[in-house]
Amino acid sequence: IDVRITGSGLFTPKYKITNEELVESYNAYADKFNAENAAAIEAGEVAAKPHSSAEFIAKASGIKSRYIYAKEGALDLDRMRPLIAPRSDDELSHQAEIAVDAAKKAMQAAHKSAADIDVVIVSCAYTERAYPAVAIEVQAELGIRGFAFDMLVACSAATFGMHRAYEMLAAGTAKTVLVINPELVSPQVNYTDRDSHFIFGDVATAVILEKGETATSEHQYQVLSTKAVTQFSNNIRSNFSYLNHATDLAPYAADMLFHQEGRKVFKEVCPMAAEHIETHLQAHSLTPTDVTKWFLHQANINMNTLICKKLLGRMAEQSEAPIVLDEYANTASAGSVIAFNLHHASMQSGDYSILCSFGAGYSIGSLVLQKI
Ligand code: CO8
Repeated sequence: IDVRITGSGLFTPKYKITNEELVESYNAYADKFNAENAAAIEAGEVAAKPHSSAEFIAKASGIKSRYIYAKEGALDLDRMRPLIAPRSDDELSHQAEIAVDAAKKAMQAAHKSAADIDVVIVSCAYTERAYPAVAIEVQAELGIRGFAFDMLVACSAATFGMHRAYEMLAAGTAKTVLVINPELVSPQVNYTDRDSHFIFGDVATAVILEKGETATSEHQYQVLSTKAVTQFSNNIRSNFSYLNHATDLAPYAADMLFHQEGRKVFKEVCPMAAEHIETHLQAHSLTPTDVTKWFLHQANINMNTLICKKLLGRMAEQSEAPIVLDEYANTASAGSVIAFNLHHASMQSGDYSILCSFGAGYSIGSLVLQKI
């Protein structure tokens, strides 16, 4: 089976929020909250909001800034969430817009036109509506025939989407598949929670997968195999749901937004991910030292450092296991694809790499790649 990734695309929003800006806004919000709730805090009925710190964020996560699709509102003390203008049914939706941008770049890199593509998968942590699928809207906007569908797998949406593309190509039911990850996650961030307000950024990534026989692009990566595992955990969760209309639960309540037990996630996911990667490589009689590039999920720099250390027995260089977290923050499923997009070109023919996601679900997904 000769299935290859032959192009990738990256959409980066034009707005950026540094740790300093984020912390300044959060701390002012916390002071205002504490002043307004002084009596209740004094009576022990409400917990005071502690200050956040830019130094803590950089040290605990490796994040220094994040991009945001709509900056207005997110830092406004009376709002603390992005302000995104609703669009009519006739307009291209927000998520489709960023998906189309990344898709066009991937198509260009892979030398593909709309006529070459027959499947579009939009795979990400959230879609902005249930139907019609965002993928079908993107398909129409790009003028692609065939079929399209959405899928949600949180942190592993990008890798799991590529897995489905690989299977369709291997089975002969598709000739060229476009997999897009429009991670418009800022509306689900709780900017009033110091434990998580810094974690996420918006982005969109896309890749083209096709059979070797049709591939013509400059950089091609054969997918040697795919591997996935999931294990249920409530340690990363959002309860936002279409059921909210019926359950009468407040749509902005903290548990409707992203929340996690970060320490537990760290402890449980690192060994799972390291073991998963090692087993996947073993299936090809490869060891971690045979891998030239590690395109790893970007949730926390200390997680990536630990996983690389477990596998390599030493610290990985930035050139081996590129980190994009400092600039992009955690972008849900897109992090490993951003790392791939920005750092694949220096690989030589015959070099091996692994692209791997790990996180919410829990879910882990990997692809072993070899440069043609
Ligand atoms: N400023 C200052 N102090 C802080 C802050 C802050 N902003 N935040 C926490 N602290 C405090 C804590 O309250 C704590 O204080 P105390 O000791 O008094 O209780 C102290 O600092 C230490 O806190 P932690 O133990 O929580 O700190 P950690 O070193 O564990 O760092 C992290 C916290 C960064 C969250 C870390 O645990 C982590 O990254 N863990 C891994 C989490 C992870 O990978 N999560 C996956 C995310 S899910 C995903 O990738 C996709 C989900 C789908 C998309 C959702 C989009 C919205």
